[in-house]
Amino acid sequence: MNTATLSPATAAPPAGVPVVDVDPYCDAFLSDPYEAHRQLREAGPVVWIPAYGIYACARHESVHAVFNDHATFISGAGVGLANFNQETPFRPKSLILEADPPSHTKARAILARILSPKTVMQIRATFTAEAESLVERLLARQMAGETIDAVKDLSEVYPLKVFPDAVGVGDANRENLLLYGNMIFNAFGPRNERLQKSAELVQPVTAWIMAHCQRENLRPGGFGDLIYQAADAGEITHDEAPLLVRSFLSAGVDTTVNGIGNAILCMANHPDQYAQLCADHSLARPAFEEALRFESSVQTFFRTTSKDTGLLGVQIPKDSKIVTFLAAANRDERQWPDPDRFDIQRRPAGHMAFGSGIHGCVGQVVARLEGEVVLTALAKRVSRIELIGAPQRRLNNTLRALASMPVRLIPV
Ligand code: OVV
Repeated sequence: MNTATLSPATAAPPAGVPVVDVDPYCDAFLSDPYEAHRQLREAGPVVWIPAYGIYACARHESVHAVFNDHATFISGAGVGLANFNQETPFRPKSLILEADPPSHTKARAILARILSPKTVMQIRATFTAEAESLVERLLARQMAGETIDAVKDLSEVYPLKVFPDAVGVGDANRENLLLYGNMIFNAFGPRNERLQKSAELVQPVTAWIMAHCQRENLRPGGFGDLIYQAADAGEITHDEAPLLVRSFLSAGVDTTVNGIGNAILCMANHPDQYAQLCADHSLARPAFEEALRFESSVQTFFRTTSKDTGLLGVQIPKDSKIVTFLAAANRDERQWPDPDRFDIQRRPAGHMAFGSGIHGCVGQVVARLEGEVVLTALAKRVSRIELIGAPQRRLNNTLRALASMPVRLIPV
């Protein structure tokens, strides 16, 4: 047998590590991951998934431990299944996501400054007005007899308006960002049919994405241009600037689209919780946070060990891939009382939906703003969100994504 084609499935399980024989990338797992997540947590703090020859963490304690030891559990060898020490990345590595200190520190500082609480103060009024006007338009369309899809007409539309506006991307062909995000997040998983299909769809879009990383296509003063200003100031080279803009276009849309989509679905499925939000709009932020815990947009990220190490009693050799199940940590009964209950009164501080540690989501203040203002705009004008058809998931190797959610919005 040619060892180059030896599948990881044949890798012998390491001694003393509990084996959990699941395929986290098959349709059944991705359609409803929560029972398998429980199985992974129950087996131990660190387990072995033979189908891919990888270690896995699904408990809150172990996911947190991995994220908070960035020197042992590195990102530079990729945060998906592929080990960049052994294979070439399919695209030039992200300067922030797939990097370790000290280079990560430099990129992070620039993005953190651009996506700061001060920025949120500046964009809040616009983001709020856009959410309110979108909800108003949806109610008018519904009045005119149209059926509203809370995914196609709301959770995809809103981030595609406000975020590229803020980055400084022009209006035309923004749906390309959804195709690109879908492919990027599939690419953190195995090279399965799901990835192949999304890669074929994205082929004509890649040139558009790369063009919109260039300064001449970015509005002066937008987030994208601010990256180039950091290059002007000598913080990064001008060669690095487009790659850092690419991170906005990769990570900034599909994540919030699905964060908002999942939150609306939670509200539709839990009318008692939505009623509480309608009675007290200050619950919008905690409600969005609880939705992130309950249905985490990003389900998994990987790390790679930089040395032989021990993790909660399990020995892991150098250059091993470890998958962390953020979504499983967020429903760990060791961490959360009654974790499978969606409860907007919960204050789920410490959830893993944005990760944790030096790689914790750098855009989280903007993501939270989007979630908050959309939920507030709904609560102001809509007293009930009724599902009028079964919501459809869009299976993705990494994202908990939605394809469609037909709804009736009952006006206040
Ligand atoms: C968090 C995230 C997801 C996808 C892509 C990137 C970051 C990036 O930096 O390109």
